[in-house]
Amino acid sequence: MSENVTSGLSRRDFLTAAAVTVAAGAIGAPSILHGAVKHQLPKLPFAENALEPVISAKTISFHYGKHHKAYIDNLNKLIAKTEYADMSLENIIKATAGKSDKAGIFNNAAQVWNHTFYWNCLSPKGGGRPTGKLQTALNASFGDCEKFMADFANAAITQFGSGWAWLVKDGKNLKIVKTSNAETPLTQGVTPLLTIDVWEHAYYLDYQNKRADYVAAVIKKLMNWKFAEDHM
Ligand code: MN3
Repeated sequence: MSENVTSGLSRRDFLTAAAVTVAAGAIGAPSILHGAVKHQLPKLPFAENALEPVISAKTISFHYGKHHKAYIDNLNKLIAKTEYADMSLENIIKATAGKSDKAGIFNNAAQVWNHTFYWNCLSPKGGGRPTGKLQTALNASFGDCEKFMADFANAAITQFGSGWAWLVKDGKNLKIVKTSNAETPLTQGVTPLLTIDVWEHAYYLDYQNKRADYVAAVIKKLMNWKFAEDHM
């Protein structure tokens, strides 16, 4: 089988995209132009209808075109003419995490990052079973891939209210973590490998209150195991 080149952005591409604003600031804009360098909505790694029937084009159009875009627009407004105006997205997240007076900036910046990451965790060619070194690592940390997939689904289903379920790399081990609202494992000293968005806006148009059905379908049919493996 040929190398899977349709699985969306590689880690390097993802990080490059995330660093674009920094590079632009470093090269072009003199520091007097605080706020002139804007964070931009990254291109989706698939067509809006490419995840059907698991996730509809309508859901993607709202989730990406309205929700994700709103986080970008809010972030740009909130950081204009502040100390965060020329920072990379990851540095803004780390600099504002846990600061109650910066919650608005943190929430929007983290949601921008979380959503860009989430899109890359989904692929129309995804699903099935993890392979290669990801499979080996999941076996080592969880016993086997079926146990991991069951635990990951359970974490996503049981996250109370809005939030995210994650597979992260913590040292040599892989772990499942849950985060609430905009919280992200980026601030926890671990490497995110996969995520599932369990805010209602991620599934309500297609699944209404049946979050478990959405989670099961995403893991079974869309999970971009290759993207996770590329991060390890
Ligand atoms: Mn979302």
